[in-house]
Amino acid sequence: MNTTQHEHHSWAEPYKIKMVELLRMTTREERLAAIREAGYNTFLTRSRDVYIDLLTDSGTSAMSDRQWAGMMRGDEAYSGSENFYHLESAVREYYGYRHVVPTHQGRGAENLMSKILIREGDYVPGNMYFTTTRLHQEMAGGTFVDVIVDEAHDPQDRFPFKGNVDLDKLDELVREVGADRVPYISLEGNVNMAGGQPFSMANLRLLRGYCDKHGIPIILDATRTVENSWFIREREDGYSSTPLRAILREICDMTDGCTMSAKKDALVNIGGFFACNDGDVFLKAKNLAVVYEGLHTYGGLAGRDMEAMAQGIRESVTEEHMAARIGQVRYLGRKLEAAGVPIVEPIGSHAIFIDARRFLPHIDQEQYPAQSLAAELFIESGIRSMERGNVSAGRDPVTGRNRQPKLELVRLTIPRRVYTQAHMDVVAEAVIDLYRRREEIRGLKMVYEPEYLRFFQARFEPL
Ligand code: P61
Repeated sequence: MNTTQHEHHSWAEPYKIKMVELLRMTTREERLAAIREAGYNTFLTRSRDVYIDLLTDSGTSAMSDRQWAGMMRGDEAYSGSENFYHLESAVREYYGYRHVVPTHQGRGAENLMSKILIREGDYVPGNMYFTTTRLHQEMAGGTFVDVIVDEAHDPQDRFPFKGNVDLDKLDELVREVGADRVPYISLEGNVNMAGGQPFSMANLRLLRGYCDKHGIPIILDATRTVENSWFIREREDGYSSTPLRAILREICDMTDGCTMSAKKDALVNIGGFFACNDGDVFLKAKNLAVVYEGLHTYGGLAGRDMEAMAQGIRESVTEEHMAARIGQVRYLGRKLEAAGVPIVEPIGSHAIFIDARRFLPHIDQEQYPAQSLAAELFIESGIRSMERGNVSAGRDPVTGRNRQPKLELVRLTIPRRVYTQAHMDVVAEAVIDLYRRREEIRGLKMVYEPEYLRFFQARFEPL
């Protein structure tokens, strides 16, 4: 696939910069004061105190001039906005589902889907949990069951499709509780919590066969499925010359519906959707949307947001965009690998995940090594990252204990089209410096723990 101008092996940004946002540098003292104020939680720091913001790739993309032009064409009618129809046709064209309900963001779609499909006492299998997805499943009366392959839980395993579903684990669940207690399987593209790891088309085909036999729908979390499509092309037999958009369609065509946070792949600052093929499910989603989101032709968004999303979807499946996206993440990852910094392998699509267990082996998991590493990186450099470990995983609702996941990670998440290669160099240097003085880093204790999605608002103190 020709994704560069002259068949070079290196990647370059397929755009030039028209407007810039100035960054603010701070002193170590200022950052120390800021992180104390934030209870050692990067989610609670202020953006103005951040130098390079790798907290998330969610809603942090730079929009294109075409997307901004689309914003000016917002049809802000309460119902039947023209922009809704543009969005609907983009979703139909690229994702292939018949019915679309816009939502304010991904979790809005998860709420609708969970309320429609899950009954009290159901079990929802999935290829690893995602925080908001699992919470909505639980709040609808379901229990999440992890059916991802074992390789996904080992940061050093280089299996190319760590997002695959383990069909034996799925079958074990179905035999145990009965297929009628399994309302759907929740299948995430490029599994976020595993390090941005893809499933293969072959695995999805087997899953489809299994689900057809047992009458279980597959609901895709499409948030980063264009990125998953890239890896299928790169790693799976038979796809090396298939266009990304065709791979994306093939994935969606094998599923029954999707939830989408358009703040990732689709290059917008806000927005999402629920999509499906079943007419009855669509009617229910449309109706519930008016309770939680807004009328089904705006779903909590402005017309202009839907226009930007329609255009963002088109740009997201272009070869040159994704080549630069993956290229930039790998560039950073390889620098860290070369310096011996322990990271999740293989390098995923949206972030580099530092393995805090191996980075800080002297800190017990109950003293939140990943949380303290994220805080320390901020103090060191003003780079903002995110904990993805014991804090994020939360407590088991039955035992009340910390779930203590196998993966104890710090995520350096790369926003789309925002930072340059020189920024990646600075990030690598900061992480490597910190790695050299890792023995000095101490653990944390949690001093405030909110009831839901605690990682967002929890507060800590150094031990
Ligand atoms: C992120 F720390 N992700 O990665 P919403 N599915 C998937 C997501 O990655 C996702 C949503 C659904 C975020 C934002 C975020 O624990 C956290 O549009 C695969 O954010 O509602 C969001 O989409 C939800 C960060 C969400 C978190 C939850 O940074």
